[in-house]
Amino acid sequence: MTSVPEEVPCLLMRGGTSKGAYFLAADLPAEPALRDDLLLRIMGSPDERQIDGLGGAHPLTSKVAVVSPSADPQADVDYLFLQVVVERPEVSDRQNCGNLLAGVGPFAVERGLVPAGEERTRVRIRMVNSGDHATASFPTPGGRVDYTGGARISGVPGTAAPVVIEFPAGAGELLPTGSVRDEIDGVQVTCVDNGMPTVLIAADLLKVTGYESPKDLEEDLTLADRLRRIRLEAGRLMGLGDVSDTTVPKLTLLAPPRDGGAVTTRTFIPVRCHTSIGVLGAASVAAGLRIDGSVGADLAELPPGSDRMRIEHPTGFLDIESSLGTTPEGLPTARRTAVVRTARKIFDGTVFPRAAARPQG
Ligand code: NQM
Repeated sequence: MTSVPEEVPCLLMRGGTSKGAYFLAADLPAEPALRDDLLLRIMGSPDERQIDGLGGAHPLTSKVAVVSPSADPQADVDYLFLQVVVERPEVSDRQNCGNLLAGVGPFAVERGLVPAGEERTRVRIRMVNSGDHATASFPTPGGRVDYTGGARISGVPGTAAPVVIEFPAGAGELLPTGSVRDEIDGVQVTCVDNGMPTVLIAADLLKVTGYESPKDLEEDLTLADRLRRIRLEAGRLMGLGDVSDTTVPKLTLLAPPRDGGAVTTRTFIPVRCHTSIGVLGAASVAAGLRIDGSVGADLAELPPGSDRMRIEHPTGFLDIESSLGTTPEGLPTARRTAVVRTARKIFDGTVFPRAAARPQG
């Protein structure tokens, strides 16, 4: 599309523990600057309440998925994730989102991009932000997406149909700094990227327990300042450049498990503290904990002989399967990662963007 539409078909969905607006790429302007301006007006940014748009005034509910048929023979659809910043007039494609990913397969079926199977449908997805691939499979009895079912994920009330997401072997580096540990601002960290650049830090080294609520952690201004400094330096070491205005890397504080899981986490995304944990964030934590000598490997309790681990977070836990291999150079690499999420179609209709600002004068 070359013009800017005044109304846009939109499906509002919960994907995992996030919520976002899903669009067909063909319904949005192809030019990124025009598209982003339109999305800001649709979501109601910049405004800390997003009162004039669809956004929910939190990074986890100010998200957009743009989906199109894929030209990649290994994928059915392309999924571009866009984070619409709540308080600033900014839309970022620099991170991926494994939670909204849970809604991409169902959306592709709803919009006729992928034919539904009689019982289940498997959709192969190219994640445009990272170039990585994922597959999602979910129930489609009688050729229609069934969102109801018995799967429960922490952070979402009730139960819904399971969406099984699998990530094949990662092509990239698990350790973007080239080291298992780095020292930043006097603290040992492990920088790991299994789909989401993440900095692992033992909570007690930052003078917190790692069991605090997100609200209490967000109110700790000394902690915020320390995390900001560590993140800026970690971003440079990870080859991400100046990350002062980007949403990656994320920071995950680790503490020993309390509820039978492998580890307790509190994740900063990167300023607000996640109320649970991102899917790819969890994939990165899980990979990091499996690397010998990493920050976290010493405090985690991994079930022996199993690919599965339970990552505890502020509203419960996320179960994730992952296994690592080694590259010919002997570096750790991700073999397979899999997770169960749920998704829900909330609203299908037409969204009317706030009017564009009139030129002054
Ligand atoms: O890590 C939040 C979320 C996410 C990202 C964030 C995500 C992921 O929970 O895959 O899903 O880290 O900004 O939606």
